[in-house]
Amino acid sequence: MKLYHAPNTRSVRSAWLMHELGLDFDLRRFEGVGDPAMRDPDFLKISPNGRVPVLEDGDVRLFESAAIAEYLVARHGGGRLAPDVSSPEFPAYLQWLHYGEGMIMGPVNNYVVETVILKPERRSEEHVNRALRLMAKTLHPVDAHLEGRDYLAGEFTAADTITGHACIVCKRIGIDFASMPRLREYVERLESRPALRKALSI
Ligand SMILES: N[C@@H](CCC(=O)N[C@@H](CS)C(=O)NCC(=O)O)C(=O)O
Repeated sequence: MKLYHAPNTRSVRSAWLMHELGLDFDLRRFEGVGDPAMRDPDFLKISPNGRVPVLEDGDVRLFESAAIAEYLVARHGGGRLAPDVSSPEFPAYLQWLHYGEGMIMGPVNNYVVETVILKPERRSEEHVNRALRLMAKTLHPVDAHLEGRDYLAGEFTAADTITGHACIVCKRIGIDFASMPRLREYVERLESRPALRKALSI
């Protein structure tokens, strides 16, 4: 398998999950978002939006992080890191496998556009503050769900590599977790996992 990756991006999710599963993979590493190589016509044939992650596995090519997670556990998980469809945790697993990208990353994207991508003269403090407020709002349901739980769907699962990673990104942006103590502890729990540390170091 081959992962197209850039540090501090969503491809950390895929590397993290592969390390959790003990899977070997080759790496095509970009320097980071903004690396001109991500606009190279050859890469655009592989990733039509010029983004990471991309996973290649033989003839299979996927360029959406939650789909990659679902694929990895289904094809290479051997029953690990995803509850069986008959498990009471299965609906929660699906909910949180998709919530990170579907709800949390929207305002994160807006924040990044306003603070990194736009030229300073086009940035808007109002838009930044709105993105920060929305980010916090989308985190509260995660905090509420974590009542009495260490992870999002029973034991640690692929869902934690998606929504958990989105929560980690929000922490790094500086969202105040003071009113979300379960979320704060959850993120600390995730950050202590060796597979995540390994993924963050590549
Ligand atoms: N929904 C996609 C989003 C992928 C995405 O936006 N990746 C960002 C990094 S986190 C990227 O590659 N950006 C490069 C660019 O926009 O030039 C996923 O979850 O895989």
